[in-house]
Amino acid sequence: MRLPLLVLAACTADGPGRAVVVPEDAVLDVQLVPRPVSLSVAPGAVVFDEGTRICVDPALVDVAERLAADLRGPTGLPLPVEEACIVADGDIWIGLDRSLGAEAYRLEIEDAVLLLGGDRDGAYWGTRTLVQLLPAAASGAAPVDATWAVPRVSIDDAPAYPWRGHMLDVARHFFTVDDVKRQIDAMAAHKLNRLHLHLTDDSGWRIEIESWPLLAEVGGATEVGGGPGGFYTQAEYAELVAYAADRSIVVVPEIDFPGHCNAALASYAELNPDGETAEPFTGIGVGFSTLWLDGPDTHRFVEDVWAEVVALTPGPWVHIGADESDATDPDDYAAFVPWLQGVLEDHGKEVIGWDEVAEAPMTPGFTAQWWEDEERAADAVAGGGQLIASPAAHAYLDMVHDWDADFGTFWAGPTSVSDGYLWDPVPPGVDPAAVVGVEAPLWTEYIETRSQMDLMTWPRLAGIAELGWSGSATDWEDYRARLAVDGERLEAMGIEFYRSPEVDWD
Ligand code: TNX
Repeated sequence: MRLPLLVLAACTADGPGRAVVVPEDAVLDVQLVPRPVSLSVAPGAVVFDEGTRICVDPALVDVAERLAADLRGPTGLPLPVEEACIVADGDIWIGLDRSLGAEAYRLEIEDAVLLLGGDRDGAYWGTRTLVQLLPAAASGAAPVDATWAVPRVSIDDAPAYPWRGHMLDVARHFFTVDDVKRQIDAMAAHKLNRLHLHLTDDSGWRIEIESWPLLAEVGGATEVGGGPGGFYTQAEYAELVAYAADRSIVVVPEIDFPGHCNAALASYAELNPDGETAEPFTGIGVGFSTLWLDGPDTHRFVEDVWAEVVALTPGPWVHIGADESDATDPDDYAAFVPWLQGVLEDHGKEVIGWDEVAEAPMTPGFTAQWWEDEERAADAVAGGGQLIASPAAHAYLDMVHDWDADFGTFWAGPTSVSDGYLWDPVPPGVDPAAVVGVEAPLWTEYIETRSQMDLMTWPRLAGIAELGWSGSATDWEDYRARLAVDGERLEAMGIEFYRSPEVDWD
């Protein structure tokens, strides 16, 4: 074992003996998603029981408490969290080793579990691996009678990309705080670390803005298909941000301007050149709405909205949308987008926009989200930008899985599980160093229910998570075998994933 001396000393100290119910020569199955950088498995196991404690570096108490809270439900074990206790056989130790680096961790399991994080996030990701090393029921909440054994492993792990994201469109159809939390839990299990919320679009405005209250009251009351819509109060939104942060996930808010803004135009007459509120929109067309950029109130409106959203955003990033602004005069677009970049940078934020922003004279330091056009992606990088890779044919979770699907869209699909996994995040001609990572958006024109959300998201999002963690996906056969076991964990989480015929699920 390669362990710091302090930890070695701790784990050899005397402690209460524990009954081992897994034979010393049994080699337990290990099927992790995402795949760790290095993994070795030895015979034997550590079995968690009534005596198991989580001993933790005082700086990581919240990580230990999170792990304990996650495992107490399924295991029924008390799993007390104790600061800096002497680790005995069968215990878990969670500590820090800054030399491992950002988001990295090391897990050494012999007679006890020793987890070291390079930072808080690394320690948290290590706990997610630990949960995956347990029987699949440990990933759920329901109490199960099982032997809670973790195999003796040695794992060194760190992500290839710092950005491993998922986008949820809550504007086309509204999803509740609980729906989003459920999505966050399943993301965290796969070490995804960015949740981009598409909060506004033609069909709905989903976040309360105190200085412009009709945005939520009126703009929030519509959705695609004519349903009731909905919005998050600022308190609810803050709750989501905190819930995600506890799970090492940063929420990235998107307010989509200057196109995709009919819900705002339908809320306030003064945002329209004819002085009348726009008709509410409950369809699925795009590219018809634009901010009135010559209007006397428009820029103040945009500044007010963003001031409130920024105040709700502890993370460094904000997303300005800026896609498909077909109804905006190109000169106005070219002036507005860099102006907004400046406003947000004055608030101390880093700006992300869809790949169309490459057509505007952005200031270096922005990030373009490559979804449609490789040339625009390359232009963004040439203009001093970075890239998040979300090419629609691979990363769009609203694409049908196959031609037999009865919901979803298909303009860039169908997208099978392997299509979603086997692709290169670096577009042609782009310096790989400019790519910060990957993100899979779930657009929801055709997605209304939790069950539909699950079936479109999973298991494809697991493939994006692995691609982002590993940096390249080369071994499909190896992945599909691990994914079959991940299916058991998704099932334990109560997620209705799509049973793709590409994977042997049983
Ligand atoms: C394109 S991706 C859009 C969205 C749609 C999506 C449907 C992007 C920046 N714009 O407005 O919801 O396609 O797949």
